[in-house]
Amino acid sequence: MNASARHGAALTVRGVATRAVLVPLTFALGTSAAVVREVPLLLCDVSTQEGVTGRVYLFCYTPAGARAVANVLAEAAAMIEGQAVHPASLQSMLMRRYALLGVTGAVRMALSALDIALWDALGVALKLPLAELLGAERRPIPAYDSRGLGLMPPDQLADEAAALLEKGLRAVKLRLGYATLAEDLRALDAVRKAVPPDLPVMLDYNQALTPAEAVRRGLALQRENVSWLEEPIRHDDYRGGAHVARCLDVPVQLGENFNGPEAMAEAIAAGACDHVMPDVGRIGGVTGWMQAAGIAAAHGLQVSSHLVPEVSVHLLAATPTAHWLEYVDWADAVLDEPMQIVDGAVVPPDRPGLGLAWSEGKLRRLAAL
Ligand code: SMN
Ligand code: MG
Repeated sequence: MNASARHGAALTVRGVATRAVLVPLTFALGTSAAVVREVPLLLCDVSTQEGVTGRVYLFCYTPAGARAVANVLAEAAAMIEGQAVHPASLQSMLMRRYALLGVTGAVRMALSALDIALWDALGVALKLPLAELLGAERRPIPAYDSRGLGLMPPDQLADEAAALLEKGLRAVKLRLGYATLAEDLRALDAVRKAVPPDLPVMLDYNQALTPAEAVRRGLALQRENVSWLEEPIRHDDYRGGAHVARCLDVPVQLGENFNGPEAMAEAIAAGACDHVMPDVGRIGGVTGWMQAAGIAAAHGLQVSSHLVPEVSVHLLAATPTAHWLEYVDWADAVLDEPMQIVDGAVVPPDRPGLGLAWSEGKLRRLAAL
């Protein structure tokens, strides 16, 4: 093999450029923790000396979150400038470099974004969709509609559920965590009556309950044919989570707050959940996701994703125990080619890498942060 063939994908890190934009949501999202009406998305372009660019966007929760992630990202990219694009090796090195500050929160998100963008660059250089680069076939992943269905009066919930169905997905997620169980049940009933019978409905409490209250509400809700109970209590209370999971038949879902594959392994060891749904921006990017997917598969747990569906769909295709893709349309406001839904599912696009391209025309219409 000659040198150029051996080094067909050889890339060298040059730098990172980021920009943050505020995207207004089509369906505002009232969770028990915060009402989300507009979402700060951080667009990251990682350039290489060879001219290939790796791209990703992250949802940063708040404007300050976007600034913090962008700051760390710039610093981390400078640390690896001139180094070969080997995302897993670079992530190990950067995790050591950030061990004193702590690889959590904005740091974890920045390192995850960098990892994803570097994997994207490899896919672009090798002309392979990320799913295929990871050794997987581009297969359809069933998706549930996670737009809207926040905390709101029952008649509005019914209208919104009906509106969501027009998108063509065949499952929805409802946010709960009203003051009383009776209100939670009324909200679920309103959605149930507005959608076809047996359409899967996931429930998300966003950590609102105590373990005792989670058991009390869960016992009532599980009689109503629900697919899972997500984050019923504080996400890192694994002992409490294990109690809740033991008492209920409905699967307990956890994952959007797993800080790296280690956190997921701990939650599973504690018996705190029945399903997992890591966020690619917190689990450690593509590198962290694939480790987490291996851990989940070894335990026979089904894996869904949290937000960032354009990235997650590639990863779920490469996840042995893939379950549901969480669908939101937030990035449609920045992308040239928004994600396509076919038969209630999403297939990873047949474009190199993640297949993300920013629409400069759309971006001009958004508020920059
Ligand atoms: C969620 C939380 C915060 C922002 C958006 C969405 C939610 C989910 O917990 O699982 O989608
Ligand atoms: Mg959630």
